Amino acid sequence: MRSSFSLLLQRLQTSASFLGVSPISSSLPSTSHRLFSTTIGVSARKKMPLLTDSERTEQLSGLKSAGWKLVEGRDAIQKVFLFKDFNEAFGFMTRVGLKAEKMDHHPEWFNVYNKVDITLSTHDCGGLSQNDVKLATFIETIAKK
Ligand code: HBI
Repeated sequence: MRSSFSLLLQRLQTSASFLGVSPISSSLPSTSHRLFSTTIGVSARKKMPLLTDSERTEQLSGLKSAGWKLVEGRDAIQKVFLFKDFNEAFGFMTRVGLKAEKMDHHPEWFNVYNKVDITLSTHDCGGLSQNDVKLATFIETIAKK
């Protein structure tokens, strides 16, 4: 008697081959969540893990001292930056934006004239990850310049 999971897997593989995707070769670890890759070879994007409690204690304390706040009701950090004028604010945003593109990790931000309000969180994992710590640390280094 085959388990219902193996019957489901067989049906998924049948319909997947019909749809033009092929099961991952048996050489990959046989874990249940790695069922298919598409024929164009798009691999599953590595999911960023949420910060652990110890990472939060160690790595967020420095950012909190620099003025980053935990966002009420979200696993995110936020800080408002003020500059001399719009020109300086936009130059700051340009540098952060280029870094965000390079990291493939983007801020949620709002700008009015010389004020830039930045919130960081990782959508892929629904909360704070190392990418947010890395980007916030970068932001701190260029905000001081
Ligand atoms: N930026 N803050 C943030 N969080 C994400 O999960 C994220 C991102 N920028 C691009 C991105 N993910 C892409 O890699 C896709 O996952 C959307």
